[in-house]
Amino acid sequence: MKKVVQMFVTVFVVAFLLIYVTARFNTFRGYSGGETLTVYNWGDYVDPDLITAFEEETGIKVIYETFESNEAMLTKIAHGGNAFDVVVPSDYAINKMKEQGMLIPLDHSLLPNLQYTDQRFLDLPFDEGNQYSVPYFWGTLGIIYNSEMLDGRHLTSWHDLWDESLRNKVLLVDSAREVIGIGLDSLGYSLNDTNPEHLHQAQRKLFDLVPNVKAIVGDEIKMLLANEEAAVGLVWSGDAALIIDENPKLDYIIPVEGTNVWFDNMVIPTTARNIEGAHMFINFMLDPENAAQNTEYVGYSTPNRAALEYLPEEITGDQRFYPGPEITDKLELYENLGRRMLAYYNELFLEFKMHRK
Ligand code: N2P
Repeated sequence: MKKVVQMFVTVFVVAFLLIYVTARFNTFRGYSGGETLTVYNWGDYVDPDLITAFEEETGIKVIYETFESNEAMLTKIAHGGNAFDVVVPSDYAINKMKEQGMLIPLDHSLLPNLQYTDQRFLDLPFDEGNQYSVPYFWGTLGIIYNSEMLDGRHLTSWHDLWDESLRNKVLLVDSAREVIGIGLDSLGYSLNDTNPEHLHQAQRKLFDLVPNVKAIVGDEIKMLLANEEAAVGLVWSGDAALIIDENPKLDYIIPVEGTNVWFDNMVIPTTARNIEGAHMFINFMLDPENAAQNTEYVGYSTPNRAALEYLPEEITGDQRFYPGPEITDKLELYENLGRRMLAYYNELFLEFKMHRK
């Protein structure tokens, strides 16, 4: 009898130890159940149900982190310490990361769903041949406004933002190239201007805008505009689409002077620990049904040609958010202006923010 009890105790202790050691080992790897994948994306830029579906389908646990501008993302990655597997930067930031050797080439044989992407969004100048990146969402930068809160006025140009009637009514996104960009665009300069004199003129022009600026904000810009806490906003097209869905009194315009057209693509940085999982995640997002679901959730425009068939005409037929090439060809893509020039844009933007205080 004693022997039997002893045996039970031994089995119990060994089993307990085994469970304990495995648990410790897994915690050490960052997850108590297996493989992980760390994704770094813009805020409000994925349907969380898709993350869950990916986890269920693959058994890979996703660790998800967000940023609010390319500059914030680049700074965080440059400081190291984060082993991101998939990141979603915009065009010029992708070019910069590629030049600095921060990206690994994609294995297209692991991305069969890339075939569903519209040709129009492939092989763009910032990453020829899509060696390092594949399309996620695209859009423009423009003005959203609530005409009722402006006594029935309609806005058409960047220039309108300076109008006295807009005193303390304008929200800006907290992003250097966008804000400096409206200064440049309103003066007729390129969004890629590197002439210090022009850039200073743009900054001075922005100083004049200060009385009209109510706040410089992040993703809460959607809530503030939908709730009519501000009448006007400098926003990315997809955010505008979501806001208008919430509050149809608002409208979105591409200003007459022109603006930025941008492309956010998925990349795998050299810090990646799960390269195979990263390709699986990217391919999952390129699946037409998943891309359609994601599009409905985040409000941005999909570059996935096959996904359009799953979306209502009300979304895909809206010229404000799906402008054709005849419009986008006239807009400007941000170029990678090089480390020093980008730092200079940041500095001018910071000075503008200080000027408001
Ligand atoms: C999502 C913002 C997406 C961005 N909140 C523009 N590239």
